[in-house]
Formats: sequence, structure tokens, C-alpha cells
Amino acid sequence: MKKYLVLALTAAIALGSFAACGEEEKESSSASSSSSVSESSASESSESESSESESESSESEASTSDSSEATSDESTPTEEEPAEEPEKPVLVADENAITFEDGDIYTAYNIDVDAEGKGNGDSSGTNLTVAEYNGSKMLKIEVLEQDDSGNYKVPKVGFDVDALVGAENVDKIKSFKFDMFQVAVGTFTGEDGTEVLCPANFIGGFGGNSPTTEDPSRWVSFGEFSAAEWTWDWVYSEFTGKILLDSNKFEAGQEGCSIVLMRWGQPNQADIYIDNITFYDADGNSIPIVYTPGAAAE
Ligand SMILES: [Ca+2]
Repeated sequence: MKKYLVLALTAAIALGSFAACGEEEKESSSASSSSSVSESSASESSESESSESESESSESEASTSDSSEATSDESTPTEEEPAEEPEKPVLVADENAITFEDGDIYTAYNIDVDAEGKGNGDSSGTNLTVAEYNGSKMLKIEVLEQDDSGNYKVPKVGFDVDALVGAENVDKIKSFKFDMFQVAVGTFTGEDGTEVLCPANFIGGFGGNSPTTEDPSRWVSFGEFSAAEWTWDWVYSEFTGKILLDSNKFEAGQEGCSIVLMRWGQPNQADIYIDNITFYDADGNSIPIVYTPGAAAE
């Protein structure tokens, strides 16, 4: 699993470094980065299914919406300041969504970290807490580590899926959805020395493992998200990831099933807030959460 992950990340980080921050060419660089990420992800997730994986990535990516994208049309991209802060969206939670309102982190954990919680290689340890943002409690992911160049390393946050929905129900999962805010905390210093609060260059993805005996390293690609368009120090995305190939579905009774959120490295500090994680079956019905708050797996 790690081998595939590292390959995908290396490619994506290299591409992500070309993404512009608040400049005119950001749209084109974003588009090229996104499509390139999809291709690299598809080619590495499963060679024998590369054509289908590619369409999977494309479909997942297409379903990622970005609130600041709409507002950016209203302002001239070359303006120094956004005209007005856009309204943050009002989030609606499904009855079976993980809302984090009880303060529990719902099995969230750092992967690819050592015993002290420090990231291996390009991975960063994170501080995982429940915090209020935009009037709602959410899982707050604070990236703690920088590389030698000062760039913030890659957070990799997993969720224990069979603990959330019950091992006997993991095969019902066809898709999942969550709300995400990415919020700039530290400033990014541009090449001209200008310091800006920049939540952008946010390119990441959601994957998962399917620990079958047939192929325990199988990596399920749920798709990538990209938020290089921005007008303020925050950006909102609704992410929907789908398992398009039946062979990639979790199998009933399996334990150790996970979904993993990653965000590629970026130059400034920025927190990730996620909320309303909801799992859906093939008919689009939400799957109940059976996890007991307070029983966090660590
Ligand atoms: Ca909430």
C-alpha cells in the first residue's frame, strides 16, 4: 500500500509545485495539474484497469464543487484584493452523517508516522481535534511539520471504516461525501516578497485500502480534489468519492478498511476542517454509523 501511495504522492507533489497562487495563470496550471494527477493516479492505482481507473478519477474529481470558483467569476482575476468575502455555505447534514457535534474524532488517525507521531519521509504528523468553524463543530487537521525548504509536508489522515459502519456493512459502501473548508493560517511569501494569506495550492485526494487476502495492497482511488481557485483566505469544497469498480469495493466482514485523506505539500500553514462525512450504498441511501463515540481507535 505504501509503495503505491508514495509513487502517487511523488508525482502529485511535483505537479502541485507548479500550481500558481492567486496569479493569472492559476486556472490553466490548476487544470493541467488536476488532469495530470488523475493520469498518474490512474496509472499507478491498478495497471490492468487503467482505463477504467482513469474514468473513475475523472468522475470523482468532477463531482468536487468549489464555492470560490463561482465567486471568482464576479471579480477580475488581476485585482489585488477580492471585492467582498463570499458567504460561507450553509451545510446540511444527512441523518447518518458524522457531524462531530459530540466532540469525538470518529476514529481519525495519522498514518505514516512514527511512534512519536512524527511523519515518515514527506508525511507530516497532524494534530487532530474537534473545533468550531463556520458555526459548526468539525474535525480540525493541523499540519505540524515542514520540510527543509520550509514547505508544509503531506498530512495523511485515515478513518477506520469498519469501526464506523460495522465490518458486516462495509461491502454496502458505494460512495461517500463530506464537506471541507481549507483555511490559511500562516502567510505565503511570493517571489516578489509579498506576503499573502493563501489557502490555495490545495491539491489532495481521498483513497482507501481494501485489505483482501487476494491483494492486501489494493488501493481504492476515490478521486482528487483541487482548490487552486480562491478569493479569500478560506475555500470550501464538497467532495464526493465513488467506488466505480466492484472489484475495488470493501468486502463484508473485513476489518482494517480505511479511507485516507491527503493533501499535497504547500508553502504556508493552512488548516483543514472536515464535516458531515456520510457513506452511501448503491441506491444512494446513507449508511448508519454504528461507532460509539469515545471508543477512538489509537
Ligand atoms: Ca458539524
